Amino acid sequence: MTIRYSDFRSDTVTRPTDRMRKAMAEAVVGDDVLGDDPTVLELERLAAQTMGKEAALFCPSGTMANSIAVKMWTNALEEVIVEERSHIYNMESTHMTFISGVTPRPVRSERGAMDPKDVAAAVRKPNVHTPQTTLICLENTHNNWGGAVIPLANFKAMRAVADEHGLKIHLDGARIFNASVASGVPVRAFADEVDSLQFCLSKGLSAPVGSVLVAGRERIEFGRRLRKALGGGMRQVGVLAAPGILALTEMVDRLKDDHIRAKTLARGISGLPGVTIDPAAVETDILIFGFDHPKITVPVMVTKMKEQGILALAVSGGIRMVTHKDVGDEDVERAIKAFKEILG
Ligand code: TLP
Repeated sequence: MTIRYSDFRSDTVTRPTDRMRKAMAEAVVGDDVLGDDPTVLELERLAAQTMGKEAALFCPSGTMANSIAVKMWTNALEEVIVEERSHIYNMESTHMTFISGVTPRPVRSERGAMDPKDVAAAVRKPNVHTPQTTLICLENTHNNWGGAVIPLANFKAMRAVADEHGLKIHLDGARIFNASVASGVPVRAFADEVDSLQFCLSKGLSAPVGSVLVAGRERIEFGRRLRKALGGGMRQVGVLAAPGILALTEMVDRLKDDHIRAKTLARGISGLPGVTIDPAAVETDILIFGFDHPKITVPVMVTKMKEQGILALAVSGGIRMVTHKDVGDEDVERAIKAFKEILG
């Protein structure tokens, strides 16, 4: 008998909608390296317009979009300020050093929001020993802080520090639409405070592939050369841009349902033996909770859940679960039931 899994490992597991598959089949394509795939051009136009920036670049992944962004704003012997739990610093296979030849400088935060004073104190002027700080990287929502929304006021404070010290700001906005839906702040307001940002089409927005990097026209043209150098120039890629357009035009509003389900799940499991979670702190689609049980380790718990048809990820000291289009109310109920059966 095959088990039906409720897959809470990530919002990256979302499958394209039927409308996306149809759009893929019908997409008008060209050669995007030669600059004439009309569907890619339309996605890039729409992305730039949505974010209020001059230009956009369709990239195969969030990691490549972030890599290009760091490379396009920095030179060797420079340093980049990052939040200490950020994805760009911890989970992108060291591209800052590997590709850009710059050092990351981690700064602590409160739920992903760095204190502008700490950031200002971390800025370094170059001398024979030290690198020059040239870039600040932000992340919103913040994955490893359990999908926390970084408030717009914090972005404005970062902008002031950056302007004072002549730094650029790049936003890893993999889930910026989640931040916008949860806070009611338009994505464009966040984008206004940064020099570049990338957002992912392939997470909660459910497109199969892709991220878009947006910035000024001249920087994006340089980014296009970097994308080619990294092997990310793609040809008839309108077949992937077509679902990306639907991700932007049809899939944003429903993110609120994911946020409601994440809270329901958090409430359902809070107070169970071994589980440490504050449902009030769950702002968007990601739950990261502590798990410390006298008889059941985190890996054993994840295996037991899998046996009950619930997929989750073991993370340091706990478990990560993410709600998304392909897990509905019945999956949330099923997960809560499984937790109670295992722990109750
Ligand atoms: N995050 C993935 C894993 O890498 C953990 C996930 O399942 O959440 N920025 C942020 C904030 C991300 O969460 C991710 C992916 C990326 C960048 C990278 O995007 P991709 O996977 O498209 O390279």
